[in-house]
Amino acid sequence: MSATTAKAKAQTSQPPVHPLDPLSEAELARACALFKELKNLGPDTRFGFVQLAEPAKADVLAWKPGTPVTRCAAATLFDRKSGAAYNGVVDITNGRIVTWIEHPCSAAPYGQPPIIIEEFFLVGDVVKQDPGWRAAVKRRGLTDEDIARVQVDPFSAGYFEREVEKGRRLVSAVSYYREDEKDNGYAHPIEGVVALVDLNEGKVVHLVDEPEVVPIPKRKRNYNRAAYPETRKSVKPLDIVQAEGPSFKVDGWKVEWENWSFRVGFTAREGLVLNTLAFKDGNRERPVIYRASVTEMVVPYADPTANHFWKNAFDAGEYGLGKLANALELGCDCLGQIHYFDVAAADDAGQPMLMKNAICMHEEDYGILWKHYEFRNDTFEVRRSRRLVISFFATVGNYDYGFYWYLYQDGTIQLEAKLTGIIQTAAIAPGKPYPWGGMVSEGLGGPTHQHFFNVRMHMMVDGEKNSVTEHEFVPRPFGPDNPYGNVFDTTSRLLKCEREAAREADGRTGRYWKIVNPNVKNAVGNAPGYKLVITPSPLMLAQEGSSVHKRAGFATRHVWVTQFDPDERYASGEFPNQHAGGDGLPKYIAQNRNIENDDIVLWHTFGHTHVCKPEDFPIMPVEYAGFMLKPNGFFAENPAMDLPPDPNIKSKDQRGDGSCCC
Ligand SMILES: [Cu+2]
Repeated sequence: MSATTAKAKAQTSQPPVHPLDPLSEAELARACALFKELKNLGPDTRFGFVQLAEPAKADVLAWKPGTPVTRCAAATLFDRKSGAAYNGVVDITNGRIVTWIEHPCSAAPYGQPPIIIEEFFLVGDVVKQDPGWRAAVKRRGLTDEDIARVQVDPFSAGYFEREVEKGRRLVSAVSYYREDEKDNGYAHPIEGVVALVDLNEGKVVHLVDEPEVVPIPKRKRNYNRAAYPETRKSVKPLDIVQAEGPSFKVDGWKVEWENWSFRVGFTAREGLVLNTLAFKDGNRERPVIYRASVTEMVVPYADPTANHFWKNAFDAGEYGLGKLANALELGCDCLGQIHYFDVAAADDAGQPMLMKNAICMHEEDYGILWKHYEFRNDTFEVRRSRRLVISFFATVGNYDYGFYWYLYQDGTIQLEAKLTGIIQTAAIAPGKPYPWGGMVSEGLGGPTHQHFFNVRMHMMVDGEKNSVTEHEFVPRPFGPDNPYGNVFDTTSRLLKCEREAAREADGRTGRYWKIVNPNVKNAVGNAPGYKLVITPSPLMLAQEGSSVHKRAGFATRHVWVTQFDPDERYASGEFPNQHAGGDGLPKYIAQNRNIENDDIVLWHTFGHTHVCKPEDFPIMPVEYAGFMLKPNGFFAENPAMDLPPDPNIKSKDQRGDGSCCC
């Protein structure tokens, strides 16, 4: 353990000092105990999400260091026997229930608390005991002995208006044969068999057993070290040395780095949260974002057959990205001086646990930030760029997702999702084509699918009242004001209310958006702002009216802007699991509230449309998706002009040999 890491652990185990500090183990234990005691909850109570109930922004911004903080916890919990589900807030400091709302799971539009870890394990036992399922897999050539090694994946069931679904807490189970416990089951999918499991009753309530038997692909496709005993010899060590330590300062959950400051947060549902992100510009501490997090993601599959058409996991709302965060104890993907944050969490029963090294932070060299060689007078200046990386990884079943926030010295903010892990697979009969995706191996296909992420950013550019403008590049026709035909215009349109701010990207016109503060003037007399730079990737390709289109409405637009409402926290709504649809962003913007010069939230949907190929197997190389926020009239000049020449780069004069230097 490095000195930096040791310091981090000491700091994060201290009592909370700031209203936005994540709940400690002791606070989580007390919160769950208070819920049980004050609401008389029985032994069948299970906790889906337990996290800090954040104080109002006004209270947080007015808070002075040392002032006592009233700490509250929000929980989504349910009873495994009765099926009753609740959203509650408890005041830990004063020992009282603040809110307690029963969620009507049995009434349209339904919705269930997230699937919990305990249920992951329960499903395998339930399915393997079901006589119908056993007969179905035996028909596909498996013996009783083989069944013991079968891997059963509980997959969120979605919602398809079937009677059997209504009011039940369900998962759909698909299965994979494994030759031994370490075998990669995704290489051997059992096609045409899907068990719908009632989690509270602990039984299979519906079984699909397709008449056509597709042989289980047999070729082993493992990825562990034993599978690749011969490794290449060409890779030499690459050491990152920071002899004087990193350039960031950490105080509990607060981080300062290169004019940036923010507070690290973490919730069971979203994972990493960046709070009160600000940039120190001269003597001014200038806020940019009050709170930023990924509140939802969804992966709809485009294969209409029995094992796949219903697959569209909402990994944040149906499982919890924070709950499934990797402990990076075993070594993570970062090089250099790493600072880890441990995060406290509540398990399914409401017992506290510590997720060690859940968040990773380090600095990276990022090539050239700015440079010029003036040949007329031999002035040569170059500055290297450095970025601060704050990240975590969540493994949700077959896929692994990294969420990397980057802060740059020039004021740029970036979020990059890293998609890796194992694709969903389909068994394909020998000699048959696979029309719904790409073949990745012998008898093995990968269904085409989309990955959508939605990031929620409560904006605060230079103050609490912001506006959003939309811009496009438009060619200007020949005319008296364009005699040479070279002129093109940049349009500007203010988005005044929520419905007109549900927008799609357009690569042809380079459409972009700015989040500005109309109450402040920048160095050239305009409103200071940040530009949202996005990729015009495909939005939801499933048909309007389809189940996933209704349930993941947030994936039908790239950009959404809402007036801040503390109850509108998630792009997919409060209870996306088995929800019939219509909740989340489409519902929020139906109110059509004012977003001009107001307290606003910017939501951005980004993603990757994935046609599977052999290179995706057995483990997919990282695919990237994300966006940037770039200062646009926020600073009076390039804010990185005062960077020192990097000590690693000698100027031409210093080198004294007339050679070039980078
Ligand atoms: Cu994919």
